[in-house]
Amino acid sequence: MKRLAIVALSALMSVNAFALFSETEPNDTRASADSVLYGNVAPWSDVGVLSLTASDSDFFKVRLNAGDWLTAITFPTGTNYFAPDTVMALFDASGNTAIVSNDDAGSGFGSAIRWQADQTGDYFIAITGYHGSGQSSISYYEGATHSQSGSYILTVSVVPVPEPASMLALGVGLAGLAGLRRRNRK
Ligand SMILES: [Ca+2]
Ligand SMILES: [Ca+2]
Repeated sequence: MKRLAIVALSALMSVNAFALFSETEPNDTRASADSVLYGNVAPWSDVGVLSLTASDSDFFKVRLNAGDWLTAITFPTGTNYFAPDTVMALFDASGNTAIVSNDDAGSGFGSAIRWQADQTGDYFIAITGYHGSGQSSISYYEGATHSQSGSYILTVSVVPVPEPASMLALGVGLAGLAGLRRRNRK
């Protein structure tokens, strides 16, 4: 039974959890994006307490493998999650149209995006203050003009799709456990 507990514990510990991440200004464009989340190995999740000032945008660079599920959510810390009113989008390294963008799917005026990577590469999470329409254009984030300011919490998680090989290993492991249980019963 102790061995089972160790197996379960090491499975838990293979999920990488990190201390609070922070931002380094300026990070207002893809070229100056914070790489504080870059290089994490999926599955991972992290959380940061960040801030927007007038006309500020925050970019974070992440590496995704094909099949990875990315989830990013902002929580404005102002009254009832209403300030700052964030808008968030995901860009690849060269496209000027967002892969996915969102204004208010989070709590209050917070934003939320969820997307499965169709190819391996570098991606950029862009966050800025609400200032009308055009939220899928890179110009909405790079060179933004807005009056939103205040602290917000950003959570990011990346979960890989299980590979056939690891599913096979899991199957073998489960079969082994079943065998062990049968033997113990005798
Ligand atoms: Ca910034
Ligand atoms: Ca919003």
